[in-house]
Amino acid sequence: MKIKKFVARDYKTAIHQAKKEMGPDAIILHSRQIKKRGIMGWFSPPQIEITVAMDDTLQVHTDRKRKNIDAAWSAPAGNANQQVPLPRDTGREVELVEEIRRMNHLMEEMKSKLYEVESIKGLSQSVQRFHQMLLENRVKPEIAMHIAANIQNRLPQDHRTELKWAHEVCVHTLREFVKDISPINLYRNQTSRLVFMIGPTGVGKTTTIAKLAAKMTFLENKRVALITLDTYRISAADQLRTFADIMGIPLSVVFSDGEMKEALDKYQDQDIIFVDTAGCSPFNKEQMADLERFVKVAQPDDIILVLSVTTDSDDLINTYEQFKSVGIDKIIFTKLDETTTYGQILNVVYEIRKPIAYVTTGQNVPDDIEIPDSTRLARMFLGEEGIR
Ligand SMILES: Nc1nc2c(ncn2[C@@H]2O[C@H](COP(=O)(O)OP(=O)(O)OP(=O)(O)O)[C@@H](O)[C@H]2O)c(=O)[nH]1
Ligand SMILES: [Mg+2]
Repeated sequence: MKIKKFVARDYKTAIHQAKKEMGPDAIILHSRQIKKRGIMGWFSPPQIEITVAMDDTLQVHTDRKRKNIDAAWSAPAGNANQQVPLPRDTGREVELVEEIRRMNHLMEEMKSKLYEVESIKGLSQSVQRFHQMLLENRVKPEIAMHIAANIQNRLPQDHRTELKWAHEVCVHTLREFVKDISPINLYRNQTSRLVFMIGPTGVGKTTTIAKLAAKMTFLENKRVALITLDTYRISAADQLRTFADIMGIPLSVVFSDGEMKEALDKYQDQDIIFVDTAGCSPFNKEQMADLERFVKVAQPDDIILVLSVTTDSDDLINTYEQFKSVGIDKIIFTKLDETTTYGQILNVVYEIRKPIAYVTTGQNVPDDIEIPDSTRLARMFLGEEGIR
């Protein structure tokens, strides 16, 4: 196989040169825009470089294939960095290009693995052990490595091999990442603190509101009111109404901006108003627009994103990214009782840097909710503690 680069002032000329020299069966592996080297490059326009391959053993193409190849050759320059779309059925050439791409990807992966192995080798045995524990508890490799390096640097020189020291420094380091714990604060003399609970479907928004409303009503003697915007499904409002009836607290079902204002007026003497929202796919533009509009009208004091730890870390971070335009103040992690590893919590907080308001640990209203303790969370990330 022959591979050659051609440089010209534009894509068409480069193709022309390549075609002339390599023949019409050659294929474009890559194209990019380049600048001339040295001082001259500053003053001359960018040029196009294409990398072309020609397989000497290539069979003669049928007419149909030739047509496809000609189409590929005459592809518009567009963004010169873009790979030229190759015709679908050029058989071996396509396989070859795919193979090169796969090998590139493999090499990148190997490079990063090698880097990881080298970095781990630099850690003392005791730190390596905690690094491994973090990985086993689903802390992302790059975060686990960052934390391990942090521990290594913090360990006093003469205690590097001692497990007890490493453990202490490890818990201390992990604790720092989750030290921002911020439950709902009802300030003295403040009335109608408005809290929106938002998040994807089925994560536990309504149940969590029921737990908090019950605790505040019966344990803290607060006046609580509920508003639900979940009018997409018939049964949704009923779920909250049942809780509200049992607790004897008022509930308004709100369909419009006007009704929202009325409800807020009605509850202005309550200590706290929880707003339950419909489980919303962040990809559903209409639902997101509704949510953003209600937030704008109501101007809540807290917008809490509810996330279930049964979801994969990357999806949780993705969910946060999709919801963040609404404005998120805090996170509640739910369903801790449904998993045995808690690294997801660290991964999310590490990435998005928002305080944790509560964690929930079961379906029981109102018992299964707590304000987390950062030392306990740190131990959970190491698999040393569960939720009970
Ligand atoms: N195991 C467990 N289940 C929970 C927890 N919190 C809520 N659930 C359950 O999760 C299910 C969904 O809870 P909901 O409160 O209806 O969730 P939601 O976010 O309001 O759901 P949508 O309104 O449909 O978006 C119910 O069966 C709850 O009992 C928890 O901490 N642990
Ligand atoms: Mg709900």
